[in-house]
Amino acid sequence: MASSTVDDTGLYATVRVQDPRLYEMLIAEVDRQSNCLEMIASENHVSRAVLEAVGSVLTNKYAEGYPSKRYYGGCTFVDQVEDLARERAKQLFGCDHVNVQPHSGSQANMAVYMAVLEPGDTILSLDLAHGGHLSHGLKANFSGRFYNVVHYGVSRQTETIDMDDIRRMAHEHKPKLLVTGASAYPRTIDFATFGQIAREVGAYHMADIAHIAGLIVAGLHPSPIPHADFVTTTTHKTLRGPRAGMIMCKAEHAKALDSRIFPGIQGGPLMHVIAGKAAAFGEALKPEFKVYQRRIVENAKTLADALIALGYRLVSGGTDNHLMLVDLRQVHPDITGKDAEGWLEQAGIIVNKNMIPFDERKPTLTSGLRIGTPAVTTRGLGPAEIKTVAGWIHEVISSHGHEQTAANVRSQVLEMCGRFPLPH
Ligand code: DSN
Repeated sequence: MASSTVDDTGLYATVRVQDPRLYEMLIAEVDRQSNCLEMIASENHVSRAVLEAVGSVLTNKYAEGYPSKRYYGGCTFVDQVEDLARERAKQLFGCDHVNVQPHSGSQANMAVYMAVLEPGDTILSLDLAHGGHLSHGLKANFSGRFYNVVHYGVSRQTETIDMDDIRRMAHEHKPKLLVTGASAYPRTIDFATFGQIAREVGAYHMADIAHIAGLIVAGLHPSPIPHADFVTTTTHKTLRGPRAGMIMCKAEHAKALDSRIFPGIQGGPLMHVIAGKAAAFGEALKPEFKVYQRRIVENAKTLADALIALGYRLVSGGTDNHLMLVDLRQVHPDITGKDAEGWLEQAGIIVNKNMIPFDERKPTLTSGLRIGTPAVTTRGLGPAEIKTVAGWIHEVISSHGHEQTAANVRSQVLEMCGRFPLPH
């Protein structure tokens, strides 16, 4: 992969002088992001405003507590920043209460668990192998170690979530918390029915919307806000903010939730990252953000249709959102997700291997690829370019990692990246 060691725009100029070794690494990553097509469904390219906020002097400030109730002096301006982020988040999602301090999505989820559960209580959630998330109860994760986790999966026939099955499991296992949301699920999630089922069995309902938060803001996916006690999200995927988390909840849970984030599991909030959230939420409130989200979905559908036309089988037959799961076995029974991920990287197309439901291969190999369109849509690719990219994906995978094929595609990817520069 091409990599420059010097940047002539003055980017990171101080690091360049003071720490040339680190500078080379930073510039190589700038170069990689600029010259590759980023199709990992959970990644995006933030605006320069978000980058500046995250790189601001707010990183110097301790602010344990909440606005106007801090344990440190000198918090006047960080209080304003946190209030701004909270105000904008409430406006975006229409929630009663928001906590913008979680450092990550996992910590957002942990705080909710600690707000309503005792160790050993039962959680009902989507299996990671069927599109769930580590923090929804994987055995090796804190969530699987501290709680009694029962997983639902997708139906073998439709590869979608079967609400009758969820209802049956909820009545059988009587969870204290029903967790909804996913990190690799290409279809619309029926939060209203999940909320109804939670009420039937007296469970709390937590919706983790990390992947689809931007789509929800734009009205392209139903919002869980009216149907869930807690809604957690990361802020860096379709929402296109800094790498971090956030929790929204009904007013009655606000006090318990805030005290679980601080002092429960975190100390000082990352005020520079909260400033980045405020900047990103300001951008998401603008009409252009809805247009951007529509383009993400349009690009995902275009990519899904193009891959299907090339013979690929997509889990559940397609996508309703920003991502798809490609089952490689149909066209290439001998090729693993790991092979395909590596070969595509050589060609400058970045995706991740992913289990498909009922996968017989292990998670380090997999039979699938997860592909998403949020980042390439940010740089401006539209349906015409996406169809070309589908052809390149097929060409590279079908060549079984043939070096010259990857190099040919790589040069075309470079040319396309040149025509669609990053926003910073
Ligand atoms: N690891 C993230 C993803 O790629 O979906 C979820 O946290």
